[in-house]
Amino acid sequence: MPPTALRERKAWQALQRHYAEISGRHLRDLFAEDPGRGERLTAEAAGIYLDYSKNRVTDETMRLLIELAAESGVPERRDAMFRGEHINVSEDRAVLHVALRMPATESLIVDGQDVVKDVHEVLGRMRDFATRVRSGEFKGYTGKPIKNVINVGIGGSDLGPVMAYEALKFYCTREMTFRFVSNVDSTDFAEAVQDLSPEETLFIISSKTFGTLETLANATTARDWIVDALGSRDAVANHFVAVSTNAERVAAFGIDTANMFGFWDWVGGRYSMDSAIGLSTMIALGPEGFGEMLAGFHDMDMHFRTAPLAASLPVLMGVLAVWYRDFFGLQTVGVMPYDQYLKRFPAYLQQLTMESNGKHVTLTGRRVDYDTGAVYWGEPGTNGQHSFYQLIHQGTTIIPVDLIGFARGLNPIRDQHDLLSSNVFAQAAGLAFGKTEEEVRAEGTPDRVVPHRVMEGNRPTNTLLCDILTPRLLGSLVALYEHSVFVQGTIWEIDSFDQWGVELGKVLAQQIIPELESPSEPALSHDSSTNTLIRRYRTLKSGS
Ligand code: G6Q
Repeated sequence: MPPTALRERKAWQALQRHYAEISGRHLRDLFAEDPGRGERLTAEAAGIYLDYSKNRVTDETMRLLIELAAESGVPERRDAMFRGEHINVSEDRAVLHVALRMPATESLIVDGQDVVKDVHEVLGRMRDFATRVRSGEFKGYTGKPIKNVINVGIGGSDLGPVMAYEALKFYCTREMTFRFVSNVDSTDFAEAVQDLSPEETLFIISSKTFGTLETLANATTARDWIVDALGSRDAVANHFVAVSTNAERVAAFGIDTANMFGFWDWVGGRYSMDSAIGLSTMIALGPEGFGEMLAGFHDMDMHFRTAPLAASLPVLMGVLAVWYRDFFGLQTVGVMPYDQYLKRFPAYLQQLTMESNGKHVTLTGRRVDYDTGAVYWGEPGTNGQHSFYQLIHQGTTIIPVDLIGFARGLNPIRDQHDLLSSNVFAQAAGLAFGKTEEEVRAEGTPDRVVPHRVMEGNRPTNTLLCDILTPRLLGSLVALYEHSVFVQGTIWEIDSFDQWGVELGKVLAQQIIPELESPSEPALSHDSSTNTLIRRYRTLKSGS
């Protein structure tokens, strides 16, 4: 833990003074005075080239931000994470998603147990199962091969699998259908199965705790759907597998633990897409592709572990996020992937970033006196450009944006990929440099329209430029954001690995369910708004 509170750290105080000096500087001037910055303020690792030159920083800013990371103990805490120390203090757990992608040749002993060996044992079982399902050897109850796989899970047990499936669809088998059911709204389930045959459908019930209401409700519905259609409870063995850390609950639900793939309490839900939670990904992609994805995660892990702070992509992105959140007071960050396959990536990142760093107390329980996690959001480019980019260009709030581009598309058709990519570069430049009044006038704009067409610019972006989207690249990209979240959380001295806000939601709803379901008028003891809403709901529901 860093010896001094954040505001008292030397680098923080230096940054405050520095902010006062440079916050008014325009990127136009910074580039004019220093034409080399576009080449210099860059870094590269694991197939990702990061251009951070279009941020509102100078070399001095970056020097101080890196000093802040060092003074905040980023290297020490990073090493503690890799050693398996219990850095998730509020849950007293190790944080070891990095072990999920360590090669089998490595070993990591935590509490007397080689966790890498455990990881590879499960990976081996997953590979075997995925191969049997893909080849048609694993059959449904009536002897038909499995054609459809439905992952049932929510939050960390859903967002990773669905994002990875969409992102890597190009590489996935087209012989099978993959769906993802998460919402307790029965529409989610109904729509997912409406055109599927139960005889050919496998459900993967993914739940770390196997106690999550939404997942258990959907799993029960799925079980009824199978048993009703196939006429026997015995069909469950052929149509259900579980991914969980809780064997007892899996067995109580009726899934044989021989059909369970385990993971461990040191894997947080939002850090679990590369654990057994990725079983649907492995079936879709094949074991080899899944292995490639793990290798990509590991590439970035190694970079994070070994690169000097000033050359580390996760550190650079992490400290820039702190710079905007705490010194500029900016509240949101946009992530815009210019690749249609990454359409669920922003949703995935929302959980990763906001559930991790949306915290208001330090590791020792003190209320923070600075801002923590920003709101993350985004959409694939170029669609966003035709809607909300207006506010990013000309609104009164500044939104730092990560633009993610690829040199090659997976489905080249005529020059469309260049059309797409030109927008990555054009947007980054347009946001940074804007359009001055003189430039607008020089275009012959009538006087009354001039102010409307002026773009102030000075809007920061990171450009992440990669070659082509592959399983390996996706792994590296996810790990980059995981570690950037870690860097921010370490500087803020918060526990990026617990989620008490999510836990609260789980408990609150439980209290209200019987009040909605009770046939007789329940005695309600909530606040007057909640009581009235529940009464109104009951009246509407009964149709009276
Ligand atoms: C993730 C969170 C949360 C969790 C879901 C599902 O980090 O803890 O999103 O993944 O609540 O939990 P289960 O996997 O236990 O069903």
